[in-house]
Amino acid sequence: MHLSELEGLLGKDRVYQDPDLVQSYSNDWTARYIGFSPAIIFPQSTSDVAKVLSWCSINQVPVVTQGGNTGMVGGSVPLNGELIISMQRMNKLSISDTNKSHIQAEAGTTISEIQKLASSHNLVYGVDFGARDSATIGGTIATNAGGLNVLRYGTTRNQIVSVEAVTGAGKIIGNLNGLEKDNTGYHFPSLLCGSEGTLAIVTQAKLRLWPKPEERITLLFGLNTVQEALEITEACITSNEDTSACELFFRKGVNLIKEVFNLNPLWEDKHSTYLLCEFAGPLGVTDRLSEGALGKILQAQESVLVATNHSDSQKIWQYRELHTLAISSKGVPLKLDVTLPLQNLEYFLKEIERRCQEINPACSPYVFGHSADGNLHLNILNSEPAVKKIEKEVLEFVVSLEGSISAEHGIGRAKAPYLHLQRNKAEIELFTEIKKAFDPKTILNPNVIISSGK
Ligand code: FAD
Ligand code: 2HG
Ligand code: ZN
Repeated sequence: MHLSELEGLLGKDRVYQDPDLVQSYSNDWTARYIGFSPAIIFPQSTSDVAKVLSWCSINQVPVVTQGGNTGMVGGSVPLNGELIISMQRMNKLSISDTNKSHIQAEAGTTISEIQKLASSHNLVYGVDFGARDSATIGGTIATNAGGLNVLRYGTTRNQIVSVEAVTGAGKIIGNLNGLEKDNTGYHFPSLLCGSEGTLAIVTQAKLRLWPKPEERITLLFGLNTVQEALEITEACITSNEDTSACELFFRKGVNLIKEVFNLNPLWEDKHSTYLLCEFAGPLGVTDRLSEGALGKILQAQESVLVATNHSDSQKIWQYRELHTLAISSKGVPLKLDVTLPLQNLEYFLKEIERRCQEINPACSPYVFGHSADGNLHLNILNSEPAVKKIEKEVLEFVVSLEGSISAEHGIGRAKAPYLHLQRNKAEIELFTEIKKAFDPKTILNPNVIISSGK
């Protein structure tokens, strides 16, 4: 590989071979995926990306694209010595000139930067989650990230108006016209969203913003059964249009968070199950809580914490958001991110620990997630040496319950061997043909989504 040619094309300040620097971008943050690479490239414009990819395509040099490297399925890690293309330096951001409810962002802009600019214009960006300070708009488009407010605003796909990208052959495609209506053939924003960097590198996007809620209230329920949590979740979904989040977690996770972050107990630990619900909307959110099916259920609840300002709300949210960090502080978990139809979620939760521990009695599953979307995160500590067996058991169980083996984190390299559980032969063949059309030399994120067994 003649990296000096790339330096010649882009300039020396965009191609780095320093081993320590390169290594610091070569692993994922959970430490499950450890990679290696000869160099890291920092493009600063769409034309830089086009130059890199056409050079890599001609020279058959594989690459992995990286945003904030917060992905959970090993998609941004150079496991086979690929070049790393980091989008971090492409981070220009502005409110659109043509539509004040759109934002234009380069791929490396972080979610929290987008949220800040939106907020200063009395608007909000619809996608939010714990990794907001590092995860980028390019990475979230590539994974179709979901997060905490999917019930209200949809996943990332629902936020995109226009996308610009560069294919594996180095061709610039898409546009930033920001037109809400543009039925001119195949819709690249939809196709690229969720393609996990296998078809093209996203360089810029125009994104939809939403009116900022005038009032917000966060409730934390201490409960004793999953059934109660699901009843409240369903009442939130069906009878209160202010509902913006319903998050489910359990005593085991809260105990770990308390220990790792030295937080106070909730109701002296007497509850097994917790449900965090957030409501946001035009003035009157609190009053509307007493209406309809949800109003009736709320009257009967004994253990409820209520937060009506940001700081109190943050105190409640930390019991949910700190799960990932608390678990990682104890080891490298097997992470599975699944969706279940709501009616099967209780059965899944009843069975899952037993099924995992039948394979490895020492393993320790933690479960938490976005109950409004039927999306559970299963983090299993001490699953070695039976990781693969446990993974297969859980994913097959999910499919038998008509769920999905990936809810919001994508397939990446982690789930590629299991894609056939969810997608039939004709679909996977079509995926391969689509990949070939965008990336004829197979240089973009090899083995992500579709595994060649390497
Ligand atoms: P990376 O991790 O760098 O990359 C992810 C994938 O996108 C890789 O395949 C990569 O090659 C590709 N990619 C990156 N940039 C581009 C680009 N410009 N063009 C094309 N492909 C690209 N995810 C959720 O969905 N919901 C959550 O609630 C959530 N919570 C999280 C909480 C924590 C604490 C952490 C650490 C992660 C969480 N995640 C969540 C996972 C992760 O943040 C998302 O998957 C996010 O979308 C990744 O963004 P990133 O910029 O870090 O991408
Ligand atoms: C969340 O919802 C994230 O907190 C992370 O999607 C899930 O750590 C995980 O497994
Ligand atoms: Zn999540």
